[in-house]
Amino acid sequence: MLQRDIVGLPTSIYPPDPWALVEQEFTPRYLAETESIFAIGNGFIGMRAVPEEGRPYVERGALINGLHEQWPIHHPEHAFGFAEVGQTIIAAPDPRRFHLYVDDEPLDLRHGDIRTYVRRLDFRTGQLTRTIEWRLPTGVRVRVTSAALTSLVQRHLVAARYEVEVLDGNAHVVVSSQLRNVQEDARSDDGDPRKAKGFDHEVLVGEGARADGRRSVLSYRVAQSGMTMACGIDHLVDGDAVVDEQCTADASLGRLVVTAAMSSGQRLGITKFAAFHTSAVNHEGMPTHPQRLADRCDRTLDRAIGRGWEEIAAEQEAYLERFWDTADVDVQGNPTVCQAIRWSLFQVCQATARADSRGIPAKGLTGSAYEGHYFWDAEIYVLPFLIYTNPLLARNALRFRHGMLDAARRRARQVNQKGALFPWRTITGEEASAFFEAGTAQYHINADISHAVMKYTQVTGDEDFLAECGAEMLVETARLYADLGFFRQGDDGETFHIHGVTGPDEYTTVVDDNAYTNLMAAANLRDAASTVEWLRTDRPEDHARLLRRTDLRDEEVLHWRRAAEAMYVPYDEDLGITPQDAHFLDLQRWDFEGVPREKYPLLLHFHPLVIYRYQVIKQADVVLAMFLHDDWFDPEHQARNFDYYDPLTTGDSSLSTAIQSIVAARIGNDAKAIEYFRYGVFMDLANVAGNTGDGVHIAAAGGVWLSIVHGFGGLTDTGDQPDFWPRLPSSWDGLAFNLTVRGQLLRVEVSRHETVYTLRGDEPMEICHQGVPTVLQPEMPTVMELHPTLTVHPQED
Ligand code: IFM
Repeated sequence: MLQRDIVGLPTSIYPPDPWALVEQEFTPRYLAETESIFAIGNGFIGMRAVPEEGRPYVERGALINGLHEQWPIHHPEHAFGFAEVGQTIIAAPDPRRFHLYVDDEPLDLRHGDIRTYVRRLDFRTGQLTRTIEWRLPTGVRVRVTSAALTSLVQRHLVAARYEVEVLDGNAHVVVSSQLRNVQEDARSDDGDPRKAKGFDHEVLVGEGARADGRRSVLSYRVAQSGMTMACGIDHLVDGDAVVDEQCTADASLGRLVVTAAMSSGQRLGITKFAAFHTSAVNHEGMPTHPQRLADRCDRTLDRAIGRGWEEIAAEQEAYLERFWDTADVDVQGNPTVCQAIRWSLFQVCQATARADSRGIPAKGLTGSAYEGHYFWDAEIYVLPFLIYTNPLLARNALRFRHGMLDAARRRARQVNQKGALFPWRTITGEEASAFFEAGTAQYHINADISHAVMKYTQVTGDEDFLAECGAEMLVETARLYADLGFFRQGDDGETFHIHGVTGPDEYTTVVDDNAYTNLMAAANLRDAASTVEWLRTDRPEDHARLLRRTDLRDEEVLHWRRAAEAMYVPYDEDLGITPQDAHFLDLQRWDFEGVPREKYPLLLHFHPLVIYRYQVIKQADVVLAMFLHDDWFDPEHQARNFDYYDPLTTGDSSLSTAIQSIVAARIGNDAKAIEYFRYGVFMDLANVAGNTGDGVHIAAAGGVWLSIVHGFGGLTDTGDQPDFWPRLPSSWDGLAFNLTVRGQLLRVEVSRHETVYTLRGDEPMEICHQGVPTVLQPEMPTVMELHPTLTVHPQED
């Protein structure tokens, strides 16, 4: 039962528009939230939607994926193996600034007489645009139009336009286009553990600044992490009233100041290109010299100046056309929901498109909360979308994890285990979680990553990836579980147990036999064993390489099979449910009636020990296991589990709603399915979790796609072929989505009484529709009847 409300209807703020989010008035009240939800990014660079004029703001600067500061974690009571080095994403210089002065009056949205204001984040052009009309006290009126994009194609590039038009009167206009180091904006520490740390030392240490023509380039070293970075801006100026231009640069600011004497009807336009380059996140030895990064900025800027705004904007649009071709979800009959779905998918696109060899942070690059860290959110909530819509990006994300394997091996040694233990949260690959109970103890992260490896391979058929990288990850993660658990002999034979771990639910920590962890670990052990056996018989060279890399012995594989076979999963005969862990049912039930709504999320109001003493759940745990592997539970068992855990689930984590929605849909609990879906799809647009201002919940955005495809689309993919059990909410006229399976595009269109499957490709594809096997032929739509009882009838949506 989610302890949240959807506050206000988002439609009252953002009018329905199928392909854009539009803000029609400047609302200082929602400053933090709109900075997040209108943010632009490409997975490498991200920028919150702060006004171009620099104020007002809550958090500003650019965020570069992986650009971080380090700091020693001081544990007042230290113990062996605790994480020692903290990692925090930092703000890079802000490239979107244009300060405007008309007759020496600065434009400031808070104080100016703003006659019209429209800001638009367009999901098809990938641009954030704004048009305002400003009337000065002298009566002079100017129109200011701006646009910005973070190139989804050119990883290191930001492009921005700023245009001033004098509508009546004569005016002396000055535009200062800036690249501004914003380190002075220390983050406040209000005690919310989800927010990023502030620093009281100079984080970005200047290493050089130069100005030349209309270009300035600044370079820096990050004080304690040692990372290096450079950024630069260059400009094109158009308009016939320009009287002066000056370009300067120092460690805090690069800028071009353009002065124009303008009369009614005249325009001044400035196009700015900005480039960012950094050293590797985990540089070994010396990081790249800042001068070399500055040279790279020059090359990025030279190319952009040569191509101009129009060409770069067209390239962005073409990228998004391809994106929507494979990723779009269309809900007919509910424009508000359709808009929110597309906004969510656009967010995932912005968080992943050019992450390349870096991870996918929990907030993407829309805010510094969670310190810019990578969690399991990527593998369980975001990767399924990428696997089915853009497998190359999924492969990049998994290769990035593979690159962390050595650090994970070291971490396993630090916690006295064999194999590899991936960090619960990190930027560099080293564990950065200081709170081990809800951090390092989440050993399920290994199995989550292995699950993503297997899903990627199964859906794409990319066996090379499995042989070259995946197998090594499976072996080392399986090794850890084999070493972590132990066999116990009983009357019914042997059982394998894993003690002292935390499952996905962070309100119950360091427990024995967490059902989710045990089930996922068993799958990890089995998958590792069968992958090794497959390599041995089918790909001997890859097998030999795997043995060299891992020193694998035959008896280990036998041990994994035995452990998987004997894996203990708790079951309560009286209730007929899966207890979350061995002792969960012994705990007292949380007093939901007695604790008022404003005391949620509990983590901000109760000592962890209080929370740990009760049956109260932060996020789906057993229910998540049922989503990932519905083949492990029969339908009645699923329904009993859901009915038991749902009332205990606070939804204090945004990762819960999608999973609750999907499982509710599968067990036929229509009202819950749509209720949770609504929470998930409006998580940020309606600020359901109350902290959208800290950044967009990327896992929840990925979860929206999961709920559509696996919930209402009814896809289960644990068998040999995709199996669809569509369930259409009664207030929707239809639902359509696309899946890329083994290189072929499958379109699924669900309407009230039928589902149409259309295959774009060369090969027939076998699927199941409501359990009935069917072979789809390329380019020949196959119409299947929909069983009427599967329509979701919401109470309200
Ligand atoms: O990874 C999640 C975790 O499951 C719940 N707390 C927030 C983290 C980042 O989203």
